[in-house]
Amino acid sequence: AIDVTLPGLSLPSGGLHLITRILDDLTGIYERMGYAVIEGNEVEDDHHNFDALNIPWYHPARDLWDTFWLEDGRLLRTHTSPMQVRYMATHSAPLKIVVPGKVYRYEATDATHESMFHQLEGLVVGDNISMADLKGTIAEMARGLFGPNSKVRFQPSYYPFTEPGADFSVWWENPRGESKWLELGGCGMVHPNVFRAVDDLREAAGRERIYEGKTGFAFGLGPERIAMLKYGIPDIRYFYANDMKVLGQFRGEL
Ligand code: TYR
Repeated sequence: AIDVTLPGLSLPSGGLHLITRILDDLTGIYERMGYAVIEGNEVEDDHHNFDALNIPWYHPARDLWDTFWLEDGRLLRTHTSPMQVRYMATHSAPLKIVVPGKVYRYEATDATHESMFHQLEGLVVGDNISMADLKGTIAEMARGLFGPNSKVRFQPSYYPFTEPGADFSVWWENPRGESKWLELGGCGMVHPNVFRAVDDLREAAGRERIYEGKTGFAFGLGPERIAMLKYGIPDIRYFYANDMKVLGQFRGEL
């Protein structure tokens, strides 16, 4: 006979990875601001990953993106920024997109570096887009992620595909009452050379040149970094070691 009073068995069930959930949160915040969510290819070419982003082969900034090269001369994208170029080459302005996805860096691994991690890229192009629009957008994202009182800060920085460029940080108060600025990502106004390179690609494909004279901003950030600070995860390698003791902690409400 069956004893119906016995406790039931709980069946194991799968769940979304913490990074997938953070990317879903982020794209949700941007969708509510009217952005389209686009995905791109992880195998890229030199031109889209570097040259068209104003990083020619001789540019010292290439060292910032240590690259896995494939045998056929292509590469694993080192950032999601090549999708700025790909999207504009086939779509017209005004546009607002975010691009979540995996990126790869040929680097020694340690607590804060992995050879594969994720980025969320953002791109807005139109007429009279300004740095104020960029700041407002990042502030709105921070409120969505960290609550209505979160503060953001911008500091001058350098990316070949922006002018001016900046890094942005959020004011982070952890449960122990400590607070500090934490750098989340890079951003800036789209460099005119990027628009020119996009128009060159468009022209070569028989499309109209439409981007010279446009204005826009872009940003890129790492969801692993957000997860590490929000949940106190001390080592980026935990995300991809498939240890259920780690991953199983992030199943319910985040
Ligand atoms: N692609 C940059 C990186 O990987 C991040 C970034 C993206 C910076 C867009 C600026 C920007 O406009 O480091």
